Amino acid sequence: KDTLVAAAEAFDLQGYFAKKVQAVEKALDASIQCTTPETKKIVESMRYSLLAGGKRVRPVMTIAACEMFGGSEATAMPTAVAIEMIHTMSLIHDDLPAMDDDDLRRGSPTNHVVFGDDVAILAGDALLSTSFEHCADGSTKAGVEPKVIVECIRRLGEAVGAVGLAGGQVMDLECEAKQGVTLDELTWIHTHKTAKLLEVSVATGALLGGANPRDVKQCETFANDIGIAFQVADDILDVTATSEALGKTAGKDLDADKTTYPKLMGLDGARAEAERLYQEAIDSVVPYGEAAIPLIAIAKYIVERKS
Ligand code: GRG
Repeated sequence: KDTLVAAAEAFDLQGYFAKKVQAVEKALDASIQCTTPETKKIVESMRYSLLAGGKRVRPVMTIAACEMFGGSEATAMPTAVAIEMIHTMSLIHDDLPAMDDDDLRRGSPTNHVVFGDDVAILAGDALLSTSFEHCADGSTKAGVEPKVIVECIRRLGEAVGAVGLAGGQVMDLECEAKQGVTLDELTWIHTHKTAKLLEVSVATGALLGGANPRDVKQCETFANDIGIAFQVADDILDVTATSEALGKTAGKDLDADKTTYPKLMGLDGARAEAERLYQEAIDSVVPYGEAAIPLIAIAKYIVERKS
């Protein structure tokens, strides 16, 4: 394990990401094109958010997992693109006035600010359904076995539904309005709102790379841990950034309304939890040896990021 972690530390993650993201961007651009004048508006709205320069962590993880089991980038790409479409639609809907009511996303006006709430809702719906179409169509053209394609689509569906993004968001809304949110509830929210899509990214990548069910499970554990660790790290950054900005000692934000990991576990407790999740995640992919280096390096980046 130590040797692998050292190799992941020395790994040129920036170079790896730059190369993979370039391929993902090209595939995203090709995935939705306006072919008739009647669809100009909705396609413009879909492309506006899909091509707005996210980090592309999820599609890169799908490709990395596929390659870890000996599969190719081309095999993973349609599913990787489908997952970025789902992620994008979740952000469009999350920014709507009925949800977080945000005017800015990645430094640009949000979809509904540019196209109106009505078109933004429909662009999100269209991205969601196009994701399934794209996964089916692109994977068939890439020569993926039909039963693997069906399993990928089934997993995508599950990750969006009641035990996925949508369910996680509803539970989050319910908890916003109540006091005394427990650690189990907080973890349920993040497992479904955030970790599920990372889990499906890595699990479908593994399946497309030819992994057996036991290996797919290992990948799920890896991604779920990283997803929660991402959220714990986010909460920690919120506290430390806030206290730095205010020139006060860490912990300033602990009694704000929102329930966070530092609020429930203390700042040191939350740091220890992020580290525990990171170690457990790495342990899940250590058995794959050198092939796991890109995933380990991505995990490290997610947990240790400073902003
Ligand atoms: C799924 C039907 C359906 C509706 C959407 C709004 C909603 C339900 C769910 C909320 C999902 C959400 C916004 C989760 C937070 C996920 C998260 C960690 C986003 C930030 O991801 P990054 O950092 O973003 O990968 P970039 O900008 O890099 O893509």
